[in-house]
Amino acid sequence: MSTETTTPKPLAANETYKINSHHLRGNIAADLADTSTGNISEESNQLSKFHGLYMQDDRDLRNTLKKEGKEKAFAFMLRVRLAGGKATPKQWIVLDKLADAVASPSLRLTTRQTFQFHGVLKGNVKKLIKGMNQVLLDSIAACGDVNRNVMAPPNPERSEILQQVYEDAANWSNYALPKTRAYHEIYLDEELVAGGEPEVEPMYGDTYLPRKFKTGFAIPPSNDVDIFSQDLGYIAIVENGKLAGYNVTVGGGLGMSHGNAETFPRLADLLGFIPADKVNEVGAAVLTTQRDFGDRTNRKHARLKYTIQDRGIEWFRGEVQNRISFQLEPARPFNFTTIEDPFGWHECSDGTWFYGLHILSGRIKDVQGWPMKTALREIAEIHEGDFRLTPSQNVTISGVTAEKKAEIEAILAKHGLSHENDRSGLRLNALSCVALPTCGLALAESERDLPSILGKFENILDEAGLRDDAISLRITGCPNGCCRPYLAEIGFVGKAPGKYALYLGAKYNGTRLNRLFSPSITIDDAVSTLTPIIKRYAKERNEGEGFGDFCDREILPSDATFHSIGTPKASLTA
Ligand code: SRM
Ligand code: SF4
Repeated sequence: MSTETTTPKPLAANETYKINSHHLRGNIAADLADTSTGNISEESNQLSKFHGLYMQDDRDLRNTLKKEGKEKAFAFMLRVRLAGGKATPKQWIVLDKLADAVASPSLRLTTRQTFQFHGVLKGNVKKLIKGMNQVLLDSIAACGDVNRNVMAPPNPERSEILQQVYEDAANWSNYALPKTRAYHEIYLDEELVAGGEPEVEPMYGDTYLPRKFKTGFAIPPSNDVDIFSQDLGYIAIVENGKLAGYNVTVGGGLGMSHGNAETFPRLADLLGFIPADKVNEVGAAVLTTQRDFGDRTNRKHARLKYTIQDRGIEWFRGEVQNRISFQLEPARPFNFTTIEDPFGWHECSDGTWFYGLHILSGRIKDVQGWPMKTALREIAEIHEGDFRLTPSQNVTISGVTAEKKAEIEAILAKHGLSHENDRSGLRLNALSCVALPTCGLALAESERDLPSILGKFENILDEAGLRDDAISLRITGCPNGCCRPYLAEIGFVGKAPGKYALYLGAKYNGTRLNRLFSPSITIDDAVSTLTPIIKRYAKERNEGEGFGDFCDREILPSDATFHSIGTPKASLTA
């Protein structure tokens, strides 16, 4: 008989940080108060992510500062918690002013429907968080190993169902918040109550989750939140004009590492159908199953998608079933057809209007001839409805009366922004991640190069007569997949300066991953390579066939898998 025993793998360093942190306090307060450096310790950096803060440095300045023997240009990125991307005009105005006062002046709309500030110096962190707090905004759990910003379809005013789904998303976002008062103590100067009850985290426990966890809600036929990329998804099932409940999806996720076949994007599995009033109960069951079984030894293998990939969806369903008080039902039929943002003016059933405004890469700033930040602030000053940030980094101005509609049109016209939506189908659908200079993980440019990349492709699309066709192009500076490039018909994934892996053939509606077409290519070579393909598509496509479908059918070799492990799923419609 063998006496050999396997040594358990050591826990990832973050697990030690979490357990020693006294519920996410650690040494953050002292590190923030230390004026001898703009940086904080690695442990504090990992912990402050749970409070929506990331320590970064301006990568454009690294070499110069190094030569001058100076410290890197450290500054925080802060991500706001904003379920379903809904913000009031008052909140917009305050965020706009805070960007000018205590951060880099631009505001960045993210692919998960929220705002990011960049360039927040250590000494300004508390000012920013206190300013946000005045308008009931926070950044709790916007990052970190917890349930992150919950996504939901924008434009709730259009129907009772949209409103209900938004409320379910907002309730789940609140329900899944960590209970620790660390954020309030560190940034809002809340006093410690001496001799108070010991703090407990009933859902998370003392070490929270093994890794980030993301939830989205979708209402077919629009898959605007890319539901199959979420750890946990709720697909609204509408029967006889009423919300009957949700199909629950689990185990989606996109991040991977180049050259590491153990990591891969994965589309979610269907778990089953649940009544609408069971969202929180099922969410807690999914989250605690991942809490208990997720891999805490290897952060590259710690997302829910790997737990499910390794143990199987049947096992996972059984675990969730054991943790809930009712029977999961089989998933009900649904059909996604689109992901499109509704641009321009639309009238709602209650007589109000909403306006979808395209904002390339979600970057809101003032530049010569393009004063987007000023225009949106002026709109916020007169607007009486809401703003809804969309999963495609755009904004919807909703709940607009006929009178205000004219005023908003006048503001856009005054600043020369009336035609922001008159762009090519490619531009209106394009997404990019932030990448350089703030993202510490970027291997190549993304947001900064997107306009010129689009220009190159637009020339070819014009020649092919495809200017108005909705084709999705998404680019990231590294394989983490922050703008969901593996669900794009044309996906560029940064590998090295100027070099990208090129993926083709996802389904436009987000139900099929794309596949690797070229492991490393420059943008100019990609334009040359794709030119004849785009021209063939224009001539040979079937009725209604998307560019991704055409590439999948005609261009990609039949053995071109997405990845050695990830298997593209043909369709997820039940
Ligand atoms: Fe992301 C890390 C930006 C959506 C997968 N992401 C980062 C960091 C924080 C870099 C870092 O860890 O140092 C980036 C900050 C850049 C900067 O300077 O602002 C960053 N991610 C973003 C945003 C701002 C991209 C954007 O242009 O909009 C998005 C913010 C969303 C939000 O509001 O919460 C953003 N990130 C995503 C998405 C898309 C989504 O969630 O719908 C993904 C892919 C889906 C997924 O999670 O699987 C994504 N980000 C990652 C990963 C890879 C995770 C993984 O499982 O491997 C990382 C790296 C990590 O976690 O180690 C990452
Ligand atoms: Fe940074 Fe990579 Fe995310 Fe882009 S995809 S923001 S480069 S982590």
